[in-house]
Amino acid sequence: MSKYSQDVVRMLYENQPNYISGQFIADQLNISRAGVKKIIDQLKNDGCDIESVNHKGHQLNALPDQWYSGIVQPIVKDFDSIDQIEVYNSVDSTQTKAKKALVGNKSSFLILSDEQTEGRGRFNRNWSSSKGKGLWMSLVLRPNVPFAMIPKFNLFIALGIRDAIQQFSNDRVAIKWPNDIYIGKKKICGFLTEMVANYDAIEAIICGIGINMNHVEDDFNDEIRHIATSMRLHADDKINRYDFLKILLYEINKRYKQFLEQPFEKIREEYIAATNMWNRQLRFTENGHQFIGEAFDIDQDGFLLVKDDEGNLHRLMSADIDL
Ligand code: BT5
Repeated sequence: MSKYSQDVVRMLYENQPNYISGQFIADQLNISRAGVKKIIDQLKNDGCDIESVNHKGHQLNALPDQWYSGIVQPIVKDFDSIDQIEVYNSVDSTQTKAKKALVGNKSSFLILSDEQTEGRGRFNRNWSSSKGKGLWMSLVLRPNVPFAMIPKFNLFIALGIRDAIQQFSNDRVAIKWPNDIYIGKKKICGFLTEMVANYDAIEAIICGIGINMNHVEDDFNDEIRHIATSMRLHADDKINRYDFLKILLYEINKRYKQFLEQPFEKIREEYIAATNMWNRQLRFTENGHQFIGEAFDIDQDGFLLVKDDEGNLHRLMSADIDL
């Protein structure tokens, strides 16, 4: 890819739905018209839907199916919680990349990749991240808060992610406390929050979010087909990843600001209403210990209150739960 490809994509994106002449692009980037044509041909080859018309120029007909930093950059510009972006075709894990990238700087940033070869969930479990099908991202934030506030962050972010997916779904999207998003009995998104902290404060929160977007049933491997779903499977059409990213960042940004300023109590009822765990028997695993029980509330600190089948009460901060 030419070093000017992202600039060309950005100019096409920012000029949508108008045509932009090859000469104009060439002048802006200080390269030849032949150079512009070569880049445009390459972008078309990569699957970008660009229409070129003699004497008019080039037009981006539709947003592409892969990540281009030239389009992500203008989208992210609207969010003051994010200073920088990194966009990849393939990485081992955006979470691993983020952890390496945060050392030695103080910035907040977003890492996106079309594919992860070693995506991971909690406790190093595998997170399946097939190429071009989902949103695989890590967000590094720098809140100036004590580390006891981390569990609260998850609760606020869960609502943001749920609200974003709901805007694209014909079916109800629900939170499975503490960090999964479900449609019906299937998981559409998993997220995890890790942190780097010194003795009294958080240096960075690294929030890894995986959302199945355009998978059809056959895109899921045998291990997860029976437990996973995607946005595409609950919408009328394919989801445009840039349209969704814009909404997702808006909702996350809104909840992040709320997290910084308000107690969980403020969103408690909204959170409870968005959760899918009530009035059913669930299997809990907490620190290696298993029990069956029924969740009956979330308290003002975001702990899940559960009554097990022997009548004992549990106040959980985190747990693995089978629906
Ligand atoms: C999670 O873990 O649900 C958190 C997943 C976070 C993934 C993001 S993607 C971007 C960033 N970079 C990373 O490397 N990770 C983050 P957990 O609750 O442990 O769930 C993992 C379990 O979900 C697996 O054991 C599978 O059963 C199931 N699973 C794996 N891939 C899935 C998928 N694509 N859709 C639905 N379920 C999946």
